[in-house]
Amino acid sequence: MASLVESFFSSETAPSNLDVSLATTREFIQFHLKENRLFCFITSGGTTAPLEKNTVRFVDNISKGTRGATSAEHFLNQGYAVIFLARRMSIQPFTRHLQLDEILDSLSDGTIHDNKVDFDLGPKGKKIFSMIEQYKKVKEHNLLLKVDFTSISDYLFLLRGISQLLSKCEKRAFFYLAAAVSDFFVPAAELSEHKIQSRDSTQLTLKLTPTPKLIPLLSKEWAPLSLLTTFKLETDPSLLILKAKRAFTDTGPNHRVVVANLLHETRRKVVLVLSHEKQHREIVNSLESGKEIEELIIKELAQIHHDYIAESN
Ligand code: PAZ
Repeated sequence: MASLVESFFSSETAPSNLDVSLATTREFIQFHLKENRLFCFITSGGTTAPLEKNTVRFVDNISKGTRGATSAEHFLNQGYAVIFLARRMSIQPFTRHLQLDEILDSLSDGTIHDNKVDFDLGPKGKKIFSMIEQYKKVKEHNLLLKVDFTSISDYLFLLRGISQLLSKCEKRAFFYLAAAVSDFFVPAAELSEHKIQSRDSTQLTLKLTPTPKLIPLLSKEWAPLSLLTTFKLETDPSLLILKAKRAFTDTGPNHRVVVANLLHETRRKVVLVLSHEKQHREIVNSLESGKEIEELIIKELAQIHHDYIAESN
């Protein structure tokens, strides 16, 4: 397995933002280690599997980044310094509350005088202002670092680099890997250089290679003391828990939680499958609660992280 991973990294191309992103991440970690903070490393959104080197077409998945972006805000609320590795142009913490068409509507309903517009954001206004308050604090204390990726190989290079940097935070680092990662991709050596031409054939047959499994290596070698939470998305309810439990195969004792969810109820229900408990914990959010399900998930996970830190080594 390790050799498959090594050959992946030696044959694929590193993303152009790798060096800068790792340098910024190193500084961010050093800064918050001095402040004695806890760290949360969130991955969010879907990775693409390009079909061409000069990419016009790619295989994608359904992840929009809502889980990751929403969770980032809740981890920040719990006092964590957050490293947010997300798909470029996916849903982002804080800006997700601002619907540009709603703002434009409010602005156009406002009154203009002296180059200023008085406008009312309506019933959502109160929520937006408290979000802006939270954002101001996050900015002031430099609590959120954003790094972006597009393709599966960008993601894996950044995941490895950031994990290795976070390993020095040991138990203080919490990994929350919510990104939907392509299980298959076209290796760089097999990619067409330019846009695949439709006139060259009547059918396009894709040959995809399984993506090497990096979580065992991450768990055992790259960040062996950090607490690891991974996600499992399924569409068949009869497979969900089975596949979530299987995710613990080959990972170390720091891989404690799999958050399992079904495609059609990701916003309403998740199951926390725990490596050290026989019982699963279901988290169900009702529409009437007025809460986001991530608030409930992060409350449980932050407690699991505190218990993990408190355990003797
Ligand atoms: O990003 P999003 O909010 O649209 O979706 C979240 C999710 C379903 C991708 C996430 O909860 C998840 O299950 N991620 C892991 C997917 C996987 O099994 O690879």
